[in-house]
Amino acid sequence: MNTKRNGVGLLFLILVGVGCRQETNQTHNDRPNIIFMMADDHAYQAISAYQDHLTQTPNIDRIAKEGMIFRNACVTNSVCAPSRAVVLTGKHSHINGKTDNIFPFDTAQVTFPQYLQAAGYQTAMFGKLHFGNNPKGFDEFKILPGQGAYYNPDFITKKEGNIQVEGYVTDIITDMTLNWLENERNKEEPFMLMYLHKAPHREWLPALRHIGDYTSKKIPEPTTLFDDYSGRGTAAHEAEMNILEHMNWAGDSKVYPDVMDELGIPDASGWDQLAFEKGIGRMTGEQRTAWDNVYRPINEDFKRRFPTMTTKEKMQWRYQRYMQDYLATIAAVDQNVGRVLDYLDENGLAENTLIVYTSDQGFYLGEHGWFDKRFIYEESFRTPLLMRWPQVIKPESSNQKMVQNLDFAQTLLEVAGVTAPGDMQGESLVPLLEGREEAWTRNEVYYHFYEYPSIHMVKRHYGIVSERYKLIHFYYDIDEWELYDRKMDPQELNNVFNDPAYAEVVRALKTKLEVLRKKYGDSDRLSDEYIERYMSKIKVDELL
Ligand code: SGN
Ligand code: CA
Repeated sequence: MNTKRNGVGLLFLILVGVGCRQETNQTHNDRPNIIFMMADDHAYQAISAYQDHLTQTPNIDRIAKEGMIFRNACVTNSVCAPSRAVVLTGKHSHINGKTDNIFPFDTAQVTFPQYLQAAGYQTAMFGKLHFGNNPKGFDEFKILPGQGAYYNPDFITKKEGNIQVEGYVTDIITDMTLNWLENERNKEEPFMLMYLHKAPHREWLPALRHIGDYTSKKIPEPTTLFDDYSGRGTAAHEAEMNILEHMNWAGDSKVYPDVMDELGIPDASGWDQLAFEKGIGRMTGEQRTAWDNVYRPINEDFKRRFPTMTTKEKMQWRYQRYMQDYLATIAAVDQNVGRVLDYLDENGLAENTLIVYTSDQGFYLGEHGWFDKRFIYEESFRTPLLMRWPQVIKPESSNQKMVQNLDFAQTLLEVAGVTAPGDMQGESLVPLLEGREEAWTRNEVYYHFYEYPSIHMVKRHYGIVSERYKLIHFYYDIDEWELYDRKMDPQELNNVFNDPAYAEVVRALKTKLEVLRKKYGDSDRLSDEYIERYMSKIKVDELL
């Protein structure tokens, strides 16, 4: 089946490639360049163009100031590799097959870079892909194996095999990107570049130049830090995403294993030690000394305070530690985005290059006491999205439409003048970029999360989201529905599914949800098949 699909895909690819050149009738130089920037787990709450009380991101904000900010962008399945598969294929997870982080991507699926390459675009990818295999359709790639490492990371490369590079991952990915732009591409041809940061993914190891500044900051707490989930269902109660309960002390909060020992903090199944070694353990002697100079005193202070700390104070301490490191990793992302923007300015590329800045999903920054993502709930469902394309987008534009990561493939193909294949499931955002909002007709989006049981234990669920409402069905080992009124209850504290005042809304949304599931080809039968595949291969103990 794969071979057949592959064959058809390639034939189509060739036709599209040829078609494109005839259709657009443009010279190569006219065709815009595309830089797709993605950071891993970058919450919109931590981009000052969205809200600025947590941190400042002046360079990322430039993309919004000189282009468009999307205030209602969201994902279809809030977890890393599935989100990337949606971006590359323009298809929902149940169609592209990459439903979770665990099974490798099916490379028989045709991705949009393959179409661009066939249409004469130069293509390159640097950074995190997380597919379990190499990307297709790229003239050049240097990708991190799996999650990758912050310090002295390894890379899988197209031309040099496996390499290790000394330094800090965010800087290195940018060095590779700038080197390709400056020295490796053919400057006469248009390009599509994927610039994919590992940061700010867990376990949040900042660059040495940022640790001093951020570890002394006091970050405001979200109002729902101590949420007891009383207005929500079983899934919120059972998720393992609580900052106090489920973060590990060593890897996440940077409490040294010897300090844990001294304080009698148990290391659940050696996980803390492991997380510590995986991150901090990779540093060179010099890096480690600079690190210890900042984090040892924090540990000493913690050692003094810990015995008298209340549970609430421990939560507050861990929240500060989490945010300080998370935001510090973003400081390096922002600086490096600035380096790329400067390069475009200095080389006359800014005008004719579309820049997309986004994340593979949103993230909890202490809202509801949580870190991580996965849920269709607000902070993980929404994702940042900023685009700049001076030739087309009016500066300082703001867009409220419910756009999705599902829409990128068709958007980027249209930008390049390539006809998107008919089986892609998104909508091109080009009319929105041109300011033609009336051309946008999709008002509800579909969401489906699968990876359960797994780390963080977020139950399987699917749902429909409109600007006003969110209807969710949690299934598999439960059968629970939730409804949130996004206008009356933006923090989603009260499930009103059983409130008689919403009976009509529930009825109408359930119908629309069924229509969407049909339109996108999802069904209970498919879910059952995935569950069987997942449970037969997964050893749950190994995932935790
Ligand atoms: C790791 C993290 C999890 C995270 C997944 C998926 N634990 O397992 O917290 O949810 O990755 O993240 S860690 O201790 O190993 O960092 S994703 O972005 O790749 O989907
Ligand atoms: Ca991610």
